[in-house]
Amino acid sequence: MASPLALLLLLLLHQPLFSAANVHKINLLRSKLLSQPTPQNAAAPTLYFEITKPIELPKTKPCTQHVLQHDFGYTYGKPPVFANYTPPSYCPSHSFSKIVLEWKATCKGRQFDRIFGVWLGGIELLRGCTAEPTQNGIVWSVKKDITRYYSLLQNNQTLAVYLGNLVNERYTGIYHVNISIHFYPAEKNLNYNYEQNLGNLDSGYHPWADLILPISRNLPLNDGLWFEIQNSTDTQLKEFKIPQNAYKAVLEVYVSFHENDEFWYSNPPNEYIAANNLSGTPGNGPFREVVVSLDGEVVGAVWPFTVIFTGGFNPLLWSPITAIGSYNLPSYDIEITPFMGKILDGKSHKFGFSVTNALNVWLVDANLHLWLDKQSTKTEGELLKNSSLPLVVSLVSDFKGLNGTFLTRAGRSVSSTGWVKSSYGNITTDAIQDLHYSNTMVMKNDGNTQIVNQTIHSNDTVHIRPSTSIIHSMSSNKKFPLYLYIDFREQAKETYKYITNVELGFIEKKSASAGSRFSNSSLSNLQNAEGTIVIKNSSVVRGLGSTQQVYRFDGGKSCYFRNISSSDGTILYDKVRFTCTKKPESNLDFGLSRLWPLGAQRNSPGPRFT
Ligand SMILES: *[C@@H]1O[C@H](CO)[C@@H](O)[C@H](O)[C@H]1NC(C)=O
Ligand SMILES: *[C@@H]1O[C@H](CO)[C@@H](O)[C@H](O)[C@H]1NC(C)=O
Ligand SMILES: *[C@@H]1O[C@H](CO)[C@@H](O)[C@H](O)[C@H]1NC(C)=O
Ligand SMILES: *[C@@H]1O[C@H](CO)[C@@H](O)[C@H](O)[C@H]1NC(C)=O
Ligand SMILES: *[C@@H]1O[C@H](CO)[C@@H](O)[C@H](O)[C@H]1NC(C)=O
Ligand SMILES: *[C@@H]1O[C@H](CO)[C@@H](O)[C@H](O)[C@H]1NC(C)=O
Ligand SMILES: *[C@@H]1O[C@H](CO)[C@@H](O)[C@H](O)[C@H]1NC(C)=O
Ligand SMILES: *[C@@H]1O[C@H](CO)[C@@H](O)[C@H](O)[C@H]1NC(C)=O
Ligand SMILES: *[C@@H]1O[C@H](CO)[C@@H](O)[C@H](O)[C@H]1NC(C)=O
Ligand SMILES: *[C@@H]1O[C@H](CO)[C@@H](O)[C@H](O)[C@H]1NC(C)=O
Ligand SMILES: *[C@@H]1O[C@H](CO)[C@@H](O)[C@H](O)[C@H]1NC(C)=O
Ligand SMILES: CC(=O)N[C@H]1CO[C@H](CO)[C@@H](O)[C@@H]1O
Repeated sequence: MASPLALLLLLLLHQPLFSAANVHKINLLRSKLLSQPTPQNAAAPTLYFEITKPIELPKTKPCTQHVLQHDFGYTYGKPPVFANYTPPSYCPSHSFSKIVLEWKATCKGRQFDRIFGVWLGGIELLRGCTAEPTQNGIVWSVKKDITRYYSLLQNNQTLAVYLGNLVNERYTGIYHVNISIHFYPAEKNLNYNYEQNLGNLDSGYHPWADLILPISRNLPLNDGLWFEIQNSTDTQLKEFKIPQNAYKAVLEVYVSFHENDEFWYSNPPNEYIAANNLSGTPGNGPFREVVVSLDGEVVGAVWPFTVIFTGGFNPLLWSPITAIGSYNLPSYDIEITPFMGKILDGKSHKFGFSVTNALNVWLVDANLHLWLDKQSTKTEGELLKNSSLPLVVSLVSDFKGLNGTFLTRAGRSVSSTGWVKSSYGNITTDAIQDLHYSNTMVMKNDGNTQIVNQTIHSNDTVHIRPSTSIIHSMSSNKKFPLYLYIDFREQAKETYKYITNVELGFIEKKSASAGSRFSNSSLSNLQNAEGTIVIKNSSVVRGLGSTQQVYRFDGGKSCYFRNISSSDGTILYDKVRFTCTKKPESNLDFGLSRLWPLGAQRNSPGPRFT
């Protein structure tokens, strides 16, 4: 994701590109890898896409609200684009079981990949990376389940969209964007009986929050509503105040990384950079974590998924199948309920965000989802226990000249316990995060070969312990494997060959249980991509890219499998299956996973829109 500064550098730099090849050297080729002008034909734009499970929808006709149409030309350093949102009062139904945001965009010409954000009332709904266009044009769309923002959508709001683009004679691509929201009424004849299925406790734990507070920048004049974190000592703070009848809180964090930290997982240690005079190569080693604090104390951490943007390594790897999470970046939930006792005093408090080892720039903001007790004006609570074991990072570094091996490991555990007394009773909540990281980086061939093998594990567990009924437990175990092989060879005089191979995975197992009832789901989304670039006399003469992806979701009662491959822009095979091959991993009709405030798995009507 190039900033204008990086762009300038790219244009101005005539450095010997290839003294030592690695991920960061290939990034310097980025502008050369953009689509080259070719005779255009009138063909329809090519469809680019991200492989993901289709959203499960009720069989009802949605009411569709078109909320924005805009052409993002020279928007860099300008304010976001604003639009008024009003709830769909014209819709015959006034309560919905699913709400879906649709982003659709086209672009034609030559342009970098750009980051964008969509906010409603300061609440971030979507963060994505644009697809890189071609001379004949491309089109891509994102559908995101935004049912968890139900309460926000019930009122008039201001929509803000920021997509910092830069258009000139060379970079001609303008992003033409439409944003719509589809409201799906609930199916009438289905009989949902959550209370019976789940016990009275759950009636308060509906999947959407009653109120969502923005933990983002107020009305920025020249950028998105995200905070910009520029270095490892930079902490961005946001003051907030919550209603005194809240009984549950979840902080949803959005994160993306750019410029010097776009490929943070491949940054070598500073000692290697210093010893080899590689000034200009982004360093601080390959470990990063986003730390979230409340009034200065650590309450959670995000070890983000390694999203590769559409210009990453070799853009041909990501056309037409884009990298996992790139069109629709994941957000991360941190359970704040144990800390309710600290923030129910009616006073202002502060969330803080920082990024360990950060280089310029990380874009971070959050949404605070709050559940309110309608039966009372004041709840009470107390933090009983909290511990945040300090981050442990170890580095084993062994190098001679530009050859070397670096092993980086890190671990963190954050846990907290607190109770909240509301009309639902006195409920104790435990929130536990266990995080583990390992990265092996090998530099060979005098730095012309870089191999990175990284795995991030994050386990989040929440126990809800009412004094008078059974314990509910929810856990999410995530694993993010990443393997990179970047190799640079001189083939002949002035002719160089770059090999870029990437293996990327997003694996998550979720489970929820209450007594003997349980519901499990598993997702394994794996991508392999191989690419080659041949450069002659400083220009790209040949580029190849192929990608294989296997997406496997098993939600017990619903499954989705897709096995797809592309090579040089052509789909070689694409197999889709919706049937489950195993026995259901759930003995519940609707799945306890609705207890995760994720808005998924639910098709019952929500409260009335007024
Ligand atoms: C956006 O919507 C307008 C009006 O419906 C349509 O003409 C245009 O083609 C759409 N653009 C995209 C990118 O879908
Ligand atoms: C919401 O916006 C609409 C259209 O601008 C307006 O008619 C309505 O009065 C507004 N509602 C509220 C509650 O402000
Ligand atoms: C880190 O970033 C902050 C915010 O931009 C800045 O004020 C500070 O000087 C920077 N610190 C260093 C060491 O660069
Ligand atoms: C790095 O630069 C210093 C000072 O210019 C020089 O003495 C040293 O030999 C250089 N080291 C390498 C590995 O090039
Ligand atoms: C709620 O439960 C906790 C843990 O059992 C207890 O320490 C606390 O005193 C209770 N609070 C009230 C108001 O009863
Ligand atoms: C996460 O949970 C799984 C399954 O319980 C376990 O195998 C793994 O070691 C845990 N990882 C961490 C970092 O705690
Ligand atoms: C680095 O490793 C390559 C083989 O990968 C070897 O040819 C070269 O001599 C090594 N360089 C140094 C400084 O040891
Ligand atoms: C990456 O490292 C893990 C162990 O941490 C190993 O199991 C795996 O095989 C390695 N991957 C590759 C492609 O070498
Ligand atoms: C569901 O997940 C939990 C936690 O990962 C595990 O202990 C349990 O065995 C799983 N149940 C089934 C039927 O897979
Ligand atoms: C290399 O490119 C430059 C600028 O495009 C051109 O002037 C020169 O003739 C080229 N050299 C060769 C050997 O092709
Ligand atoms: C995906 O399809 C390819 C081509 O038919 C096949 O070789 C491969 O085994 C399949 N992978 C899976 C996981 O089914
Ligand atoms: C938010 C909060 O109360 N944090 C506490 C966590 O525990 C440490 C001691 O282990 C306290 O110093 C913090 O104030």
